[in-house]
Amino acid sequence: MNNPSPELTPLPPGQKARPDFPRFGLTPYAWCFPRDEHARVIQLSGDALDAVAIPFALEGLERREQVSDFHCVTTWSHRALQWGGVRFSDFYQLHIAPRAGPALGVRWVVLKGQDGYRSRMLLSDLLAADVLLADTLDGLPLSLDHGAPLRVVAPAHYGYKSVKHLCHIECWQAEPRLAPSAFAFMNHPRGRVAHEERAQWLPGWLLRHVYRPLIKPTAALFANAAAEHAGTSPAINGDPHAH
Ligand SMILES: Nc1nc2c(c(=O)[nH]1)N[C@H]1C(S)=C(S)[C@@H](COP(=O)(O)O)O[C@H]1N2
Ligand SMILES: [Mo]
Repeated sequence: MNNPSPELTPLPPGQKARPDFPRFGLTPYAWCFPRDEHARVIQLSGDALDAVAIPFALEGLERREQVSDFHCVTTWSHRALQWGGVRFSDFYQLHIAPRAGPALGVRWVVLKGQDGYRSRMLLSDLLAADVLLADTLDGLPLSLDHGAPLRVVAPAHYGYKSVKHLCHIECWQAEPRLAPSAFAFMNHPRGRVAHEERAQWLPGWLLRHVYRPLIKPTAALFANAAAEHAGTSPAINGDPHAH
């Protein structure tokens, strides 16, 4: 708990607090769900290591509880979420570094979710102490809405880097060619919230105005798709994180 009273700190530039924590993302993924929400395996590949599937054994790693704010690029932020899991850096040192070898100089990591969503990050950004592989939220196992069975949590980066339903980690020395999940400009290579790196080529402040009107319809779309997937109506299936 290295962030004791986040409500008292100002939000990053262009962000507004949102009281609930909606299921959210790029619209095509609203209807994409993991094949197996209890999957216990992660694929590794890339130009820096041999392709292999490893069990995601968080068991051997020190568990962490962390309170952090979550910032979506579309300008909503949800404050003080309590995530539980392990540091990405601990997982990397135990399970990936021995396979890649430091001499190979991994620079980029592509993270993929079971729903087909993908994002890339610099390894150096992923090794920050506040980047988690989380399997609990507010003390409960991660829900399907928020990334079961395992997700990335990178609080210093926009939410689009925090890949849900994590199933595949690619390690690259060369900059990976990644088919963009959406328009290429939308995916900034680093996406740091403090620097308002919302997207490539366009200033972050400009995109605030472009993205803001999308929040309401996108949140509704994701909620409806989840309700349909669960076979319930959104009125009955309330967001447990609303408060
Ligand atoms: N697998 C997967 N991860 C994803 C997304 C997605 O659609 N699929 N959307 C991203 C975006 S844009 C945001 S803002 C957050 C939303 O996380 P939440 O649904 O838990 O609120 O997940 C990110 N990670
Ligand atoms: Mo987002």
